[in-house]
Amino acid sequence: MRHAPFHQWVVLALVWPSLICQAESVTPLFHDDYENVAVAEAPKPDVGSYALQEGTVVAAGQGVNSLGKTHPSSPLEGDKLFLLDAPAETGRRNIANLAAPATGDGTLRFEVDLMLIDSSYLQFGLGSDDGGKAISGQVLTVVISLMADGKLCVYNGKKHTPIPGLKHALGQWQHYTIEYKPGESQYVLAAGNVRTTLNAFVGDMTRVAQINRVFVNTGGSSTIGYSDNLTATFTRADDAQP
Ligand SMILES: [Ca+2]
Repeated sequence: MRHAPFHQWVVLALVWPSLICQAESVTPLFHDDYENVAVAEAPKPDVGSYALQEGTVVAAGQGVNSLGKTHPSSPLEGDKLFLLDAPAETGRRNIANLAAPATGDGTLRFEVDLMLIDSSYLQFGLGSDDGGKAISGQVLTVVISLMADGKLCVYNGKKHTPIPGLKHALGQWQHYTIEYKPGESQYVLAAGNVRTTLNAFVGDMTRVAQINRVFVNTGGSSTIGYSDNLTATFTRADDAQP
């Protein structure tokens, strides 16, 4: 068997990734960095819309939450954050409709920066019209929780189960990503630079054929936290090869 000369492999290695990139299309389905409204106003996403919206935008590094602590600085650029502050027996929920459902011909990627300050837990995740659990009339299907003890858990609608290897620190920003190809029984969760594969959905679901929404949520009363830079994209293999 005759092997290709080394320089041909080098050329292939350089060209191949660019061919793969050209064969994908990325569609924005949701985006809100809270920068396009004034402080104390309700957030308004650039892409997508809120189906349920509670709470307002705050100034990074200025003003205080209900504990009297100054709001943190931004995780990236920008000077506004969303405050998830539920000191009373009410939740704070921001559940958003994607601009279009994400279906099985590509991969949904949901990213968000989150910080839990105190108490109870902060949640984020995905929702599908195919099933899950209705929260305030919106069906949630994948729910990840930041717990007060620094654990990350998956919530099935009844109980929290710790996710091995993933954690967060109170009072510190961390970037989270969920990647899911609708129709599959697994998704990939990243917390910072640690990634893991999960198959836990809410209720009896083992997979869904579409994703319709993303959310951030206080999972119980007395939770104080912040979110920023919510982004959902859909990456589809592009069949239209030149
Ligand atoms: Ca921001």
